[in-house]
Amino acid sequence: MVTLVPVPATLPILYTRELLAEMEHMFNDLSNGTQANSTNVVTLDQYLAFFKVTEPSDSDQGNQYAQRVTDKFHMHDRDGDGVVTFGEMMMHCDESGCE
Ligand SMILES: [Ca+2]
Repeated sequence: MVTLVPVPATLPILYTRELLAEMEHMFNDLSNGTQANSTNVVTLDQYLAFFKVTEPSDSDQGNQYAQRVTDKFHMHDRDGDGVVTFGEMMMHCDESGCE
């Protein structure tokens, strides 16, 4: 069992080796073998499916959710190649950008 301690919001998030490995495993499951430049990547469709976005939505709320998820994908896609690598996915992103 790994114990995580809360850190002040101003500090970068640190991951234990175990948590990082678990997140990479989840990423690779999501990627499902999709590769670009010999590395596993996640496409927008896979990302949307992960967040259970189905289009077209029959509600404004559903469409707003879909737009937020899509915007988040594009925030993670730092090099704009249309796919997200594990490294891009691990960046902390919000409305003000990624770090
Ligand atoms: Ca990318």
